[in-house]
Amino acid sequence: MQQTASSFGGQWNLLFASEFALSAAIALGVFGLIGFFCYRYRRRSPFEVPTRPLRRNVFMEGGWIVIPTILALAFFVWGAILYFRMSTPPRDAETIYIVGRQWMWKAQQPNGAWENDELHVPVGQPVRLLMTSEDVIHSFYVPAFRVKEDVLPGRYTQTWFNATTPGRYILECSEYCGVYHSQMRGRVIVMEPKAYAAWLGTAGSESSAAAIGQRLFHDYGCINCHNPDGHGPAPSLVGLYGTEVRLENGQTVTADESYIRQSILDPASQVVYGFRPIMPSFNGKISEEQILDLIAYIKSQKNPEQPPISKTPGTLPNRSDGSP
Ligand code: HEC
Ligand SMILES: [Cu+2]
Repeated sequence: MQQTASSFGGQWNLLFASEFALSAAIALGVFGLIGFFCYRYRRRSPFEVPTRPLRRNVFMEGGWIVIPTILALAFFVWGAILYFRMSTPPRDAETIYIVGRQWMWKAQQPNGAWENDELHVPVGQPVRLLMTSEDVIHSFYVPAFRVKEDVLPGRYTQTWFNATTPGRYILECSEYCGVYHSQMRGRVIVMEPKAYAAWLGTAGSESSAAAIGQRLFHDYGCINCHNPDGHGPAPSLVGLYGTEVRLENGQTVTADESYIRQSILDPASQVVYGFRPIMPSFNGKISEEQILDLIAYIKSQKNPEQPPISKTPGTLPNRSDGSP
């Protein structure tokens, strides 16, 4: 068994060991009975014929349909619960961006530092990975964490883990991606939070991902249309992240990372209600890393604190201009 260094490792191992134990027990039972029956009911003389007719045992036949079905369903439910927990990052998880490409892994820390074939994370803190690929399909695999998730070009996938033991762990690509697929390896370096903070300080980044994104927001001219105060030809992006956006075609979508990415690369596919589709596509003009930085910037622009809404029934919150 591989070493285990994440919060899910133990539960994953238990599920795997239980399935293995059950399969082994069934296999041994079946082969044991085959051997036993071969001996017990062997033909003792060339002229031997059965003395009594075969009878059907309904309980036995029902039993070997019902019991394995219940066992299989129990494992299905157990596995599904664990799977959903492993694929839903907790809200307080820190997001690290991963970009895969032939044949290396790039990771961007929250402070903007990019690293190649290395991923530094703090111990005991949930880390969410938002991942995409620049070329073909890769798969982000850290055996010691029991974490494996495909990394696809043209969209975001995510996974998360909570590392439990400081150390260095192998990170590899587990989706055949070309000639040097086998060399697409890196290392996850799990550090004590203090050492991680110190490492971040020396990681050689002058600005955070959001600050890089802010610069790009100016360089690419987004600011010319997207005025933060909401005036102009385009919606303000302040407080956009996580909200529900109404589109021209009547649909409502959640403004998550995938939505923002698609808005940048293919704006015409999701036109915001009440706006004209004048935004140019940035497809081919902007790298995946830059899109991630723009997203970090848009996420960092939160709405100013909303005034608390009165809980008394019947009273409506006042409109900001004071009119009734
Ligand atoms: C020529 C003006 C223009 C430029 C330049 C522009 N946009 Fe837009 N953008 C718009 C308009 C208009 C909309 C609303 C209509 C639509 O969804 O296409 C929009 C929509 C969006 C949305 C969805 C907003 C929402 O409220 O759901 C995002 C995100 C976005 N733009 C990001 C960007 C980024 C990032 C850049 C720079 C790389 C950029 N835009 C450049 C005009 C522009
Ligand atoms: Cu790969």
